[in-house]
Amino acid sequence: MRHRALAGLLVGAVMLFAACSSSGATAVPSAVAPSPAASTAASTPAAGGAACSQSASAGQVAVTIKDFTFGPADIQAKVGDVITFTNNDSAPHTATLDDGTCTTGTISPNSSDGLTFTAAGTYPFHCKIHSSMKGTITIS
Ligand SMILES: [Cu+2]
Repeated sequence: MRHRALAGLLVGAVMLFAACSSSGATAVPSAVAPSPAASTAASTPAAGGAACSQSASAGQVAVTIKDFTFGPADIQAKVGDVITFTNNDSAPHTATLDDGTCTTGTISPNSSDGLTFTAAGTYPFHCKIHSSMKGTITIS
């Protein structure tokens, strides 16, 4: 019994060592690949569409929509910031990611809505109602 347990430990240790030492050089067989989900999540933030969500709470980054233009159109924010879009036009607008993963609600004149991101990246967006309204959100 005691020897069996020891042998099991040894095998486990060897397998761990093998997995560690080979992970950088060659492809590890999928059965022992260490948490592939973690690496894909880091390199492709938009995968699964969960990088962004709508948020109505008070934002750290303010964007004004006026004369059918996002101001600024080039938006810089950090992970976790709420980007609040305030509509100063007489027409309704949205801020919708080009990849369709998330959108504000329809923002009526003199109201606002926001987006918040969980991953760094560059996210082109537009207004769903007026396709000529475009911008880019850069999350660091
Ligand atoms: Cu619009």
